[in-house]
Amino acid sequence: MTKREKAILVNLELSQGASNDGDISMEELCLLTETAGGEVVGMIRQKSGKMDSAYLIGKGKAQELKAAREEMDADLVIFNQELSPTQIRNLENLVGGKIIDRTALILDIFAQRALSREGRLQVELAQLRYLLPRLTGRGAYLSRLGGGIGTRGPGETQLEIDRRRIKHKINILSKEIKQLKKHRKLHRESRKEKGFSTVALVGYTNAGKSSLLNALTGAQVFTEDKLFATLDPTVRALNNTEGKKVLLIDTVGFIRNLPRQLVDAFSATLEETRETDLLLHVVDFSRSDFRELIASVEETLQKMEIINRPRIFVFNKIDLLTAAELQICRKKIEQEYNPAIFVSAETGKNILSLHEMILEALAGNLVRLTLFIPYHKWPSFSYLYRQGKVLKVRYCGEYTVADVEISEHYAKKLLPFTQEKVNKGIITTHEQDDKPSP
Ligand SMILES: Nc1nc2c(ncn2[C@@H]2O[C@H](COP(=O)(O)OP(=O)(O)OP(=O)(O)O)[C@@H](O)[C@H]2O)c(=O)[nH]1
Ligand SMILES: [Mg+2]
Repeated sequence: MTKREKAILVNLELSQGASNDGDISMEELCLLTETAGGEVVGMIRQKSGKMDSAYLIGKGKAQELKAAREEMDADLVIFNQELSPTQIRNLENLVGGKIIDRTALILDIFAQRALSREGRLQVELAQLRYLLPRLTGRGAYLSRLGGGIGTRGPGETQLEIDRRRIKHKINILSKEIKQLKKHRKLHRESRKEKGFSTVALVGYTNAGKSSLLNALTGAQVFTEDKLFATLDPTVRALNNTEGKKVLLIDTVGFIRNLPRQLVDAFSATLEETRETDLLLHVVDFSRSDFRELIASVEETLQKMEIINRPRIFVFNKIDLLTAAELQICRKKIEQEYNPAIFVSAETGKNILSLHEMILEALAGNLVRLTLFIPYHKWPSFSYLYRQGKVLKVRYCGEYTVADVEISEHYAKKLLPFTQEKVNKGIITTHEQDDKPSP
């Protein structure tokens, strides 16, 4: 067995955010390090008003880091922030050992875990894109990519050759991935033709997406209490669907500040998600920072232009909460994240209800309704934009009047906001074609 590399983690805390922001993100960096096979032997944090251009952290702190590294006999230092090539070089000179940043760490995990040809291609592309601006003529990476380059820095000419080679490889990989995209597209089209509906599980890494896939389909997909257990999309059929053909797709998990090289590289697999009929946004409800994680997943989805897909927020791991805890926050969350369901993939709690909810959401005959919603309540109906189509909005006295197209499932719930007000003659039309302010 190879020896676990000893790592010291470093975080520069610049933000004025909540006081435990730093703790949470260091905890995550710790988990990432362990997932990559490392052992955390120390942590250094610096609160500072600014970034140091030479060392990221101040020079004094960097010297402290050098002492800690020597004392702990650490093999590498991992920075929570992205480092510039100059900062890496300066830190290597001052501190010694291997210096990497969070992005390189995540890329390393992906490289270890990618199993399929497609996954490997995507990771390699991401790694090369990360490496290209960081080629400095020295460093360990080169020996693998440049083919037998020595440990000491090659001259400028060699560096140019390396750059050209890498650019050439990036080109080839991009073309191969383009081909894969085409292939996946054909595959998706054929599924559609055969009448399959598709549902994608998306969410933060370790939220329990694969566990839910297993709970819903009886599959045995690999799950693990580590980050990025899943890299390749896995597709399983949902059973007991009253004759409907429904496929569930498990996807790679997201993480805060997902390296953009990975977002780009994984666009081929994530493209699956863009055209699904329904998204299950899976949330680890046992985490105190679940709201921020939801926001960061939604932000990534937006970056990948996966918006406007109907979605259900699936709050998982409720077995880790007491019934009282759940009761307290449930109502509020249902208002904030609509529609929401609270489940446990581990104990099976509410999995049947989720199954039903999926089928209802897919029972997609769209119904056209005119809704009369009290003005102050309108912001909590913003889900209409996600779950259906809002065709027209007007303001009539104390009501927001919206023409919407939505699935039967939601239409049933919205009935109280349709006829009744009209019958009472409350509405006098006074049109204004505008979107509501949130
Ligand atoms: N207590 C509890 N643990 C759960 C539940 N669902 C999943 N887990 C655990 O959470 C960990 C992560 O589960 P996965 O299903 O691998 O999560 P994932 O979202 O697929 O993770 P990645 O593929 O890494 O993004 C595993 O250790 C699971 O056993 C749950 O309902 N309750
Ligand atoms: Mg998984």
